[in-house]
Amino acid sequence: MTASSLDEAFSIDHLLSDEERSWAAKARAFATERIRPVIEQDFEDKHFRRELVAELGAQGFLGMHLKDEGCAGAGAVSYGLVCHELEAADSGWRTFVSVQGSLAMSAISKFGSDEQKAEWLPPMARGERIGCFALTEPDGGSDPAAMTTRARRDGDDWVITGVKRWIGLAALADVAVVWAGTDDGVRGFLVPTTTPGFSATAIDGKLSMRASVQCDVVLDEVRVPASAQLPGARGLSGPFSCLNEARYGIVWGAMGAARDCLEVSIARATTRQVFGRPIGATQLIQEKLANMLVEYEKGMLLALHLGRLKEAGRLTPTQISVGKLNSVREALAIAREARTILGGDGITNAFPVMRHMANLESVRTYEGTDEIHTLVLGRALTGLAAFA
Ligand code: TGC
Repeated sequence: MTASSLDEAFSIDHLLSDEERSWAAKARAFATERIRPVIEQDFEDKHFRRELVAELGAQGFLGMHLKDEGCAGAGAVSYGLVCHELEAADSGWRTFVSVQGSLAMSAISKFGSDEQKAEWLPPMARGERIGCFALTEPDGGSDPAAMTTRARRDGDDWVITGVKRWIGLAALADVAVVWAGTDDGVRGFLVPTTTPGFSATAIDGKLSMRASVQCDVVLDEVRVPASAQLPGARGLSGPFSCLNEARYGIVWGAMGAARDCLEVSIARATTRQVFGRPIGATQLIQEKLANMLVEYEKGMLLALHLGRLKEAGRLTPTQISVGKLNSVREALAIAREARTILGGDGITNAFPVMRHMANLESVRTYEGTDEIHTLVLGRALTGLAAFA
């Protein structure tokens, strides 16, 4: 059974509109033609294929759910399906689309002035400019309220000082959405990365997301004009509302990685002969495949449900936490089970499974760890916060 027939036969294909199916088909074709042929080598070489950024823009995938000038204005389910297809190839490319569209562009769309939107959104949608989202700091990504990066007024300017870590694409970005504490609470700033005092260094030694770039960022007395402040963002609800967008994309994306693992497992199970018959003819392998399928289907239906809620304007952060926690947890479990079906070959890059598994460890941690989303749900159920 192929991935395509998995979605057609058991999953949600028939619940989608023609437009949604068309977005999914476009993303699947892009992933098949432009990412899959090179991804194992790029992962091995720690290579981010910069030239694909403009191609993603040409496909309309960057900021595709935004209604602003130059953006496709697609529905939440269409956007989710694109995340699903890209992450079926590699989490790094879905992450790129998330950082660009759901974090950087969505911050500008939600909170930017008309001038900021006009300057940045159309070229970012085309993939001519790259944005990054500088929220997390080295001393703990889970508690942005404890951020130490500060922005102080100096005449008409703001001067920003601090350090950020795990900032996707920062070393390649043209603009950073920087979140900093001020005397009036947390505020967001658009900082062109050529501004003196801004520096970004790619983090080396990663065994996950190797075809993607995450960075340390230093802001050393970075001076920007008052017009660099995002006028609509006040307090931590600003960055958190952008994280909601990115977490929503992960709900779909992680299931894409899971689908790829399930697909190669089925292919292997029906062709690999052991003890004189295909391993897929054994009850143990069939049980594994059946359990993987059940969790995949449940994850997809949850993603679709959340997408429809989002389109209706009714999706809550708590519901997003349910989806992010479930999708990544189950995708990792599916990847691990797939590895056992592939036997020893499963640890090699002849199959995508270890790459997905390694990538999903990052996805499990960023945009709110399993633990944070668990505690968000615990608070929703009890009314009691247990974060500390
Ligand atoms: P608290 O500090 O009390 O609340 C602050 C304000 O934020 C509001 N809020 C939200 N608003 C919208 N959506 C959400 N999901 C929100 N969560 C909180 C809250 O209502 C409050 O608003 P206001 O107006 O009253 O000031 O925070 P809390 O107690 O509500 O939340 C605690 C906790 C732990 C859930 C929160 O701190 C949290 O979500 N922590 C995890 C942060 C996280 O996900 N960090 C990873 C970011 S990933 C990254 O930076 C890298 S980007 C990817 C890349 O570059 O590759």
